[in-house]
Amino acid sequence: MLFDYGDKTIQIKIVYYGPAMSGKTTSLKRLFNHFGRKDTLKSIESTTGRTLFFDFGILFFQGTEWNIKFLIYSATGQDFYASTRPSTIIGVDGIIFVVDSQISYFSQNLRSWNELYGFFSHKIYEMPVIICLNKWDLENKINKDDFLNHINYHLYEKIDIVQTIATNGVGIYDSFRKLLNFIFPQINLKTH
Ligand SMILES: Nc1nc2c(ncn2[C@@H]2O[C@H](COP(=O)(O)OP(=O)(O)O)[C@@H](O)[C@H]2O)c(=O)[nH]1
Ligand SMILES: [Mg+2]
Repeated sequence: MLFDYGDKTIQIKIVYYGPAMSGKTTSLKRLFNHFGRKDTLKSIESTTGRTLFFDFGILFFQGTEWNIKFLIYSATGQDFYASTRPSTIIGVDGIIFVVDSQISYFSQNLRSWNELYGFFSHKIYEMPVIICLNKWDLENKINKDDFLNHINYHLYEKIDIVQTIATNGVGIYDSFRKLLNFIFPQINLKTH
């Protein structure tokens, strides 16, 4: 979080993290669409040679005294590590972890979560985190409690869980709002 006293702007960095194909880009598109800013979201090809992308966009809200600027990224483990560490990690104010809820992806989700834990170590317990159980529309889903036990959910101080269907927008704004409430308990974005 950065405070620019000249511009009276607070800058907040948020990362959508999770395994490949879990729905991060779809979630971001929905979020930016919600705020009428779909055109400002950019997908960027990584330079690692693999066909990986990360997305980046800015959401700006004007307040009466202070403005808020959200820098929002999405990344899988590979490109988060390769292209944005350590600066992104140091400045991150909150994480939305996008789970692929299909039972067959249980271990991919866990691996991705453990990677994230590896970047922060025990510091992550103080980090605001929202878990999006995405693809909740599909059959054969993971057992929520089983997943939460595997990630030591109870150790996290600012964590919540939302069931999402990114393809039709279910839970997308709600998960973002929940994250903001952890970052800024007093915030009130005058949208919906
Ligand atoms: N059924 C279903 N499919 C989804 C959902 N969210 C994303 N997808 C699909 O999953 C695939 C990967 O999504 P994408 O957003 O590209 O994943 P990313 O790699 O995490 O950015 C795409 O085909 C999406 O249409 C969802 O909630 N339900
Ligand atoms: Mg993507």
